[in-house]
Amino acid sequence: MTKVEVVDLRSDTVTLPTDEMLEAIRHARLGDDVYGEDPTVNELEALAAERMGKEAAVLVPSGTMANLVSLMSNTKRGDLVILESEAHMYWYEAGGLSAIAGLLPWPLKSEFGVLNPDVVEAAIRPRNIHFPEPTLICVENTHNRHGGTVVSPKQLEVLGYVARTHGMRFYMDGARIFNAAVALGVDVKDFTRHVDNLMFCLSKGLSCPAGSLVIGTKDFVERARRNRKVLGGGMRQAGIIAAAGIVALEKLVQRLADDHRNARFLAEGCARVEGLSVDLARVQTNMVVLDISDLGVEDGVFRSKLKEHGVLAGSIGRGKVRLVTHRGIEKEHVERAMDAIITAVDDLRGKADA
Ligand code: TLP
Repeated sequence: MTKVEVVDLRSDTVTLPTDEMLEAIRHARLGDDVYGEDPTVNELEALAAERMGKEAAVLVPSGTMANLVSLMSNTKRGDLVILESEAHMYWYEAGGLSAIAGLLPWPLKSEFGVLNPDVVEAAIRPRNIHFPEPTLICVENTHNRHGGTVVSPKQLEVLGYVARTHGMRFYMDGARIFNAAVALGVDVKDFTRHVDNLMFCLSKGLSCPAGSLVIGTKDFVERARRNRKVLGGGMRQAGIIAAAGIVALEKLVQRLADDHRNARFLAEGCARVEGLSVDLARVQTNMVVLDISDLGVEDGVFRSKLKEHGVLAGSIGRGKVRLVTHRGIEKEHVERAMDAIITAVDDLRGKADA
C-alpha cells in the first residue's frame, strides 16, 4: 500500500530546501562569520541589502531574533514602541521586546493589520519627563494574524511620514515582504523605501532551512551585528545557511505567486462550505483563515478531524484555523485539503445535529 502524503498547511516554515539549495550548501565557500570572513554570508548580505535598496544587511538565525536585534538597535531601554495589537512581535515572541529589549509596547488595533495614521499620531506622547520616549513605529508586512494581508506602499508612505514628523524611526517586520511584493506585482523596494529598516525571513515561503536578514543603514546594521552577538546569534560557518539564501533570492521569489493562487482557490472553496466562514478580502497572499465558530467546537477538535484525513492546519485561537500554502503544495494537495475540510465539517455538523 502506498503511504498517502500528509498535506501540511500549518505554516510556510515547513518548506524543505530545494535540490539546488542543497547543492549550493554542499559547495559553499565558508569562513568564520564572527570574524566577518565567511564569503558566502558576505555575498548574501550584500545581495539582500541591494534587493532592499539599503546600505547593509546582517544574517541572523531566526525571524524572532531579527525582530529583537532590530528593536534593540532602534531604541534604548524604557522607550515606547507603537505596534499593531496582533503583531507577531507582540504575540509570539515570548515577550522578548520587554524582557530583553526593555521596551514598553503600545499596541493599536487595526483593520486588516494596517495601522491608521491618525490613531498612531494620537498615541505618540509628547516628549516630557513623565512619559516613556516614543522612538519607534513598527509594521508587519504581510500581516500574519490578520491572514497574510498586505500593507501597501502608499500606506507605508503615510506612516513613515508620521514617524519622521515626530522624530521616530519606522521599522518593518517584513518576514513575508516578498509575498507582499509579488501579490501587488511591484518591486520590493516600493515598500522598503518608506521604512528606515526591516527584516525578512528566508525560512518561510522562500524555502530555506533557516535564516533572516536585518537590513538598513550601515550604522544600524553595525549595532544589529553587535546585538546579534549579545543574544548569542553570531554563527561561525554560517555560509551553509547563506548559500541557500542566495538561491532563494535569485530563484524562488516569483514562484510565491503559485502559493497565492492556491490560497485563493482554497479560500473560495472553503467559503462555499456551510458552517465555515472565510473573509475573502483578507486572502491576499498565501494564507487562509477559516472561522469555524458556527461549528460549535474548539479549533483543536476541528484540526484533529482534519489530521485524521491527512491534513495539518494551524490555530490562531478564537475559533480561527489557519491554512498556509507554500512550495510543495500543489493544486492536487489543495483539492485533497478541500475534501478533508468538507468531510470534517460534515462529521462535526452531524454530531451537533444528532
Ligand atoms: N511566524 C510563524 C509562527 O511563529 C506563528 C508562522 O508560522 O507564521 N514575523 C512574522 C510576521 C512571522 O510570521 C514569524 C513567524 C516571525 C516574525 C518569526 O520568525 P521565526 O519563526 O523564524 O522566529
